[in-house]
Amino acid sequence: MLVTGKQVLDQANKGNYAVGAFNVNNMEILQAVVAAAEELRAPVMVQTSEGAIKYAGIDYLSAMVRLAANKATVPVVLHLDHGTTYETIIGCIRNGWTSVMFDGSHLPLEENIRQTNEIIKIAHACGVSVEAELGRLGGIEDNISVDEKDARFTSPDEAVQFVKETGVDSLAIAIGTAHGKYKGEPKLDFDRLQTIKGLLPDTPIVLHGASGVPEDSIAKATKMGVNKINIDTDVRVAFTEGVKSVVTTSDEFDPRKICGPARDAMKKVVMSKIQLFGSANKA
Ligand code: TD3
Ligand code: ZN
Repeated sequence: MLVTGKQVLDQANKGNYAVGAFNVNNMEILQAVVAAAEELRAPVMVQTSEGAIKYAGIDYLSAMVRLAANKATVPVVLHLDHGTTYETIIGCIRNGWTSVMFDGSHLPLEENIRQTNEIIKIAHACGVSVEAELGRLGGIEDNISVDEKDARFTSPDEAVQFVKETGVDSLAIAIGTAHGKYKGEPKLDFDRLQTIKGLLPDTPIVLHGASGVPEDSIAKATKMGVNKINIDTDVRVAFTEGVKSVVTTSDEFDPRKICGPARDAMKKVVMSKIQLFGSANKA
């Protein structure tokens, strides 16, 4: 069934686990994600980036995900990932998304608060949940100075002010992860996570850029109060490896025989993430 982000994330916060949020942009990825969640009886978030909407079309994604969610016997959220424009966010609300992220992380704090509040006013009036981001993700360099590190990572004081002045439903924080493939092994700032969660026990915390983060770090972050974990790259890699396993070893030209193994490979990856996040059997 289709539910809001707030419904699954408040549950996750109470139950001390994380819900997997997987990026989708075509039918096979969507089917892999929902089949994995069904098999493990897990709530799940299906998220679309602005790029995915451009690629597939807002009407196609809306129709496909809502069909999958309505057929599913587990809670499914249709979420906008990294919404940056008013137009995209309103478009998603009008097309049945049940959760939207407004990413104002590049803005000065006061402006991020102001613009997030504008989105929240509209989204909440429509029964749609809102995720915001504070601090900036990115490739963290080995030789970065502490000052620079602090400037990029989420400040606990600012997080408290942000939540107090917006009432946002969930908050994405920067504690050392980065989007895409990692060059070295990511090291998470668990002290920072613990401080932020201690100050904001009722706010579900979101971790972006979780592909490639060691399993023990993910498990630790989940125990410390991360309630939504974003995965894109690991599913993309599974898709591509699945396709390659057919096209590099045969003359196959039936799209079903090329995309089918890719779909199976993605489902396996999603299932292992759900198990790691502790959301299996929480539906
Ligand atoms: O917001 N996302 C997905 C879009 C990032 C482009 O890959 C994430 O936080 C997931 O990041 P990752 O590192 O798993 O791709
Ligand atoms: Zn992200």
